[in-house]
Amino acid sequence: MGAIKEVLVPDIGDFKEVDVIEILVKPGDAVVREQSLITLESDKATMEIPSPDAGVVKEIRVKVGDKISEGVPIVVLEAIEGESRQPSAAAPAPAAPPPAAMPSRPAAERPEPPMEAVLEALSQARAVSAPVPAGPGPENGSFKPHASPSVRKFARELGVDLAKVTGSGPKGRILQGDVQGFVKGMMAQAPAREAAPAAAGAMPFALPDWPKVDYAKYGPVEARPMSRIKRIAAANLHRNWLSIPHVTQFDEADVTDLEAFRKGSSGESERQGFKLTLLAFLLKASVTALRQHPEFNASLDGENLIVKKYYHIGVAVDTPDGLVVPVIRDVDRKGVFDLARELAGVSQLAREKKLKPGDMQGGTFSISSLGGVGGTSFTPIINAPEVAILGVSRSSMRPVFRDGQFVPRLMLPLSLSYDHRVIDGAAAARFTSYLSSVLSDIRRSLL
Ligand code: CAO
Repeated sequence: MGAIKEVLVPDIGDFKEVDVIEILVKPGDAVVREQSLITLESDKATMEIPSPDAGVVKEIRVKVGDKISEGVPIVVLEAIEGESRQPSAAAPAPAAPPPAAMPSRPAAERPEPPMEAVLEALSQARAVSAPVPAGPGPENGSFKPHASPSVRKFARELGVDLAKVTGSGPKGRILQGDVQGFVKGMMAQAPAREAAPAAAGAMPFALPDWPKVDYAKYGPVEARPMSRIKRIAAANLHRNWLSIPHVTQFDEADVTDLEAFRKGSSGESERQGFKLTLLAFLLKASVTALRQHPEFNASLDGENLIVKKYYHIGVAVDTPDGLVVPVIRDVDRKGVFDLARELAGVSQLAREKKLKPGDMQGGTFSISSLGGVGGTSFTPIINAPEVAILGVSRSSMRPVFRDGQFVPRLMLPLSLSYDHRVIDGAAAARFTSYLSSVLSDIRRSLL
């Protein structure tokens, strides 16, 4: 049996009371010298604490959320006989990033590089010990994407520029999964790149750098961290916007009769404690249109279009923390009252942050209704891997010329964004036109 020893937090510069954000080992794990044990995060940097020796972890002395400083015990280690107690001398930093290639083994299986984590931690510690202005722009030379040393190493191995990766971890920290997602996204675009004419060169993402501005130079500013929901939504919206050729078809529906029917029926729903809003009818009418136009209820899978025979519709819900899209399942098998009740329920769950990941999966089409807020039209972003999304704006009473005279009608604006790889413009115009006719005579979808 080897010597039992406590591994303490080493000298981490001027940092005190730093948060433990990850425990990277568990009791029973065999660790090699310099393997990272835990990740610490200060306001502006993350650093991994490496093991000074090879050994077997007997006990973990800290937990996520603890605030620790130099000298605090982290783990109890049983040393493996014959291994050196001293870390090796600083290994030279890699001269140049390795070529972009997928690793042959998952990152978790790869041994940590000697001293690299320490060097990285120290360089980050030095970076944060200098005063950092409010706007952390690269302009002042202080910007560094927020990621742990092992994630940086992983990104370097893949040739990924972390500045281009959106982090989904706490405080925007870039996680290994974010780097993997970025690489997957790039690989998915590879066929498109190959298909592009040679003259297009670095298409589609040879974009100029984002403007680097020190906003504080022009007036007072305040840095507000984006909520986790917003950061995740932002990454997905950005991917969808860049990778799907969107076109938006505008139309309008005469919902005068539908509104009269809804108002006439809403007493019953109110007695049951929920509102019978237009959205429940829109769900129903959309399914009628999707049945008629199945390519809108589909997903692209390589060269195949997967047409779904079920109707699970995502509904964009505005919450204080950002946009979420819970999915209402089997809309074709539910009545408007059931749908209205379910909508009220999921909207509330969304706003209370109680939705589970599964509640937001499996959608085949989405509706984004801004009707309760305002506006005349907008261009919603497709919720990939779906191929279309219906945007709905606020209905208004307008003079409509009919049978030789102007008559007041309640008109509902529709904005259908679709994936032009799958859907042609004429098909989209037919879809909204059909949807409009269904909404004008709602009995068609209720039957
Ligand atoms: N035209 C006119 N009035 C409308 C309307 C429309 N198209 N849609 C809803 N309204 C009315 C409702 O009847 C209700 O009126 P009362 O208060 O008089 O009863 C009011 O507007 C508020 O409705 P609501 O928003 O509470 O209910 P809803 O069923 O229409 O929508 C929900 C529910 C969850 C979709 C909505 O609350 C929401 O979050 N919308 C925002 C979605 C969003 O942010 N989309 C943008 C995403 S970017 O693509």
